[in-house]
Amino acid sequence: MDYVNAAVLGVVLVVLFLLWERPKLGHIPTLGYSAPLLSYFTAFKFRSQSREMIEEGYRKFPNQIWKLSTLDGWFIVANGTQRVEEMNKASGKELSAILNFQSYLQLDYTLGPEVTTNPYHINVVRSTMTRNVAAQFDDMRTEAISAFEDLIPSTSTEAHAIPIFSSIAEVISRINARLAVGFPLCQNKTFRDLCGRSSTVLFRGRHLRFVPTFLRPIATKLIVNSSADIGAMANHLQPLVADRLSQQRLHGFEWPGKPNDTLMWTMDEAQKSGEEVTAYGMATRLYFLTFASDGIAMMLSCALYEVATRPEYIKPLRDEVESVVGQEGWSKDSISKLYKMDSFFREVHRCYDLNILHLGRRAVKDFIFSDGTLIPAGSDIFSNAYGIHYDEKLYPSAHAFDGFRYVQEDAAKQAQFTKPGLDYVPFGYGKHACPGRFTAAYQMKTMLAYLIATYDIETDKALHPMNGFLEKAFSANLEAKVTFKRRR
Ligand code: HEM
Ligand SMILES: *[C@@H]1O[C@H](CO)[C@@H](O)[C@H](O)[C@H]1NC(C)=O
Ligand SMILES: *[C@@H]1O[C@H](CO)[C@@H](O)[C@H](O)[C@H]1NC(C)=O
Ligand SMILES: *[C@@H]1O[C@H](CO)[C@@H](O)[C@H](O)[C@H]1NC(C)=O
Ligand SMILES: CC(=O)N[C@H]1CO[C@H](CO)[C@@H](O)[C@@H]1O
Repeated sequence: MDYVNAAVLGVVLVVLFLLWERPKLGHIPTLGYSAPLLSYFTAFKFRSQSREMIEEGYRKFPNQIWKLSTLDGWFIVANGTQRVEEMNKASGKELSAILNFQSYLQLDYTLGPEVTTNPYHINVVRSTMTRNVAAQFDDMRTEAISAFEDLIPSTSTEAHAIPIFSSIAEVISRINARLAVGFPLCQNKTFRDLCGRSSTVLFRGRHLRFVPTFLRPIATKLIVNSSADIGAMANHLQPLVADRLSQQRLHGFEWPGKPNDTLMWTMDEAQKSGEEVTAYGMATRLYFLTFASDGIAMMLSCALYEVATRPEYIKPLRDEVESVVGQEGWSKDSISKLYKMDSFFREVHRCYDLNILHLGRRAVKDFIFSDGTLIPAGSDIFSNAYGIHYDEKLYPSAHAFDGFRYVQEDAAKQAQFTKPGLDYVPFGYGKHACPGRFTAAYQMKTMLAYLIATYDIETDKALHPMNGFLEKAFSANLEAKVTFKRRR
């Protein structure tokens, strides 16, 4: 008996079963095949040609809702800006953002069901973390600089080529560790690495959907192994959590010298939500809160690629940094005044969005769009972000990168990089729009400002840091390098 073949056959049967078009979706037009066996081919094509397919769907089904077979099951795609508004207006009891995300990455298994049933970590980001961007600014900037100095030795005026995506990802993991727990724990290399691994690890959770439900707990250990990382992180956090809880028992919720870091805010939010604070529980949330690291690293890598390959941008961006920071120094406020850079990042996010589909929602009950299309309970629906961002009617010369596209004479009128719109959804839109986008934007802008002020930057034009898309999500090109040479 050939166990490998039997296993492959088993997987194929499960996939076929998952892709079997339930009659309830029959009324929605399909891109590609919809018959049981054939839809499998469409799903495979989507792995490598997702961008082309999503764009084709946008052209083929104007203003319509259509569907596509993928290895993650059927994706229903809503074209156009008006659908974005309708999806945002629906309540969480109709279309759920977190249930869509849960099922995509199988978070119930990789992080545990509490993350979805009691998502208090969202409040940590939305309220405390965002309010503290100014308070944490110096720590963030100092950590970023010392991380870059370790990567690009500071004594030398030689040119240094470094792999761009992994280097920035490392810088971000150090920022995350510093802001999560402060000194001395943030200096521990093992802990830092744990703060940078969750994107990679949690993404493996996608494969779990091919495993029968009763085998998923064991498959999670074998395929994802997130509990090993979270357990290791919990061991690091244990003494801090115990110490902070005992301070709280002595002094109540506020005490002199209470730390201002992500761990503390997470402990506070957990208690407000009625959850008992454990080191493992805190590690789970901190691990989840660093999920965006690879996304930030990718966007900053794309920005550096544009700066390095289009010399016309470097002078205006540098002049802006030198003039604003020259007058005001480095702070949250001065970074807010880098309007050209803000436009530049907005364009990076439009052109190199991390996902080609956004506003993922799971229909909790049957949902009916204004055109009468019924989305049956249990199905997953997305907005066609790629179609919107490359729509010539919304963005003239949409396929060209135009870094100063949004710059206005009157800066107050400029569309900010972090401001979602019906025509700009890299951070989602409306009530579930990414609450971490302000934190992420200050980090990215501060790092780019520092890098262009300090170094001359070059790269091989043929090696773009974004490799394209694997299904709906970006994939990084680990070969891409950027050369930094200290300016005189
Ligand atoms: C380049 C950086 C980032 C991008 C492009 C990004 C993008 C997104 C997108 C597209 C969503 C879904 C919005 C929707 O469904 O409408 C989202 C949600 C979310 N993001 Fe981000 N994000 C980034 C950074 C961050 C950071 C740094 C954090 C945390 C520190 C964070 C925390 C969250 C959370 C908690 C949610 C769920 C919000 C909810 O469901 O209400 N993100 N993000
Ligand atoms: C934490 O930051 C907030 C403002 O962002 C500030 O009001 C508070 O005093 C800070 N706490 C400590 C202990 O530094
Ligand atoms: C970092 O933490 C690990 C435990 O994961 C420990 O073994 C190691 O000694 C620590 N390193 C330093 C430099 O403290
Ligand atoms: C999970 O990770 C831990 C720590 O890295 C390792 O010791 C263990 O062997 C891993 N388990 C599997 C099944 O890969
Ligand atoms: C290709 C196409 O017709 N796309 C349409 C999608 O929907 C928006 C309106 O919401 C139209 O403006 C687009 O033309």
